[in-house]
Amino acid sequence: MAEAELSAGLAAILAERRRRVDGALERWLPVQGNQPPLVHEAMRYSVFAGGKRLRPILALLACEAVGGDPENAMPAAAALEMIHTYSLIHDDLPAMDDDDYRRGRRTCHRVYGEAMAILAGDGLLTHAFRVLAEAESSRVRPDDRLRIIAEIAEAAGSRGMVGGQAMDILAEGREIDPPTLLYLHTHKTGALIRASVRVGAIAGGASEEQLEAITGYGERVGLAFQIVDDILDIEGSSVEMGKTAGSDLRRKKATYPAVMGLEESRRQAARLLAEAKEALHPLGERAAPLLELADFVGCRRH
Ligand code: GRG
Repeated sequence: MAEAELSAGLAAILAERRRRVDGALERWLPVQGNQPPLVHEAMRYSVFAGGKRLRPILALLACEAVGGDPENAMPAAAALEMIHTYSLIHDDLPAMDDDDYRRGRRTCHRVYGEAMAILAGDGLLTHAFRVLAEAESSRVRPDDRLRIIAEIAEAAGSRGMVGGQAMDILAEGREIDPPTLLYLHTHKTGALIRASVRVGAIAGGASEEQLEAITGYGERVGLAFQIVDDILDIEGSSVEMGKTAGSDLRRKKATYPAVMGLEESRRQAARLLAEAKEALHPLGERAAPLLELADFVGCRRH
């Protein structure tokens, strides 16, 4: 399915959830005038530079798929986007990928300088946990709120995204085996996507069976998302992606196409997305938007 063929129904759902997520981010991020103004401006610059809001939307849809009120998942959704944006700001720094463009704009450090970009990332990561702990998430039971905080911390930390990023940097320019590649992708990108659907489901009061189904979906979508990203780095255009295409090749990154070839990478992404959809079966009709979102991940151009 080409991105242009995204059904009108899903397009409307994505646009509506995105608006609500942006509203929550607007409310919960420190305002630009707060001292010190430059770091808050840099945080907002990167958060509102665009972005699909995939992780927060996954959290809201997972909450709905288990029969919950999506507003209960909104603090987690906003926190996930803050953490994701921090990871992009730091990933673009000269010490990491050294990129000039992100989300179609100059990267944070190119506009605000390296020190301010590091601090903007730190500020977003820390503020995410403030949002999670705040009273507005009190409609979720206290034990579930603690579980959500622990899930997000684990997924973002050294046993999740940070660990995957570290492995990614260590693997640059080296030959790696498929299990190491799998570790790298499931941690660098997969962990936060898996956590997104899990915390959404927990906020929605999921049963253990529902949580298991959602987890099976999130793990597969998370890995497929990164494989598609690897393919887009070869086949996509910088304009469509809003970042520099071909940078994985230039930096000799460990990617699926580099290790498995393009065709096998496409096959694996398609298989994972089919399995992701299968995993949703126990959730019935309410999971329909998540089903279609899996197709969107497979055919995205940015
Ligand atoms: C610096 C701790 C630290 C981690 C960085 C996620 C990550 C780890 C780096 C990003 C590198 C990258 C481009 C990975 C490819 C997959 C990915 C996360 C793409 C960006 O996510 P999208 O497509 O971006 O959801 P938008 O802009 O739509 O939010």
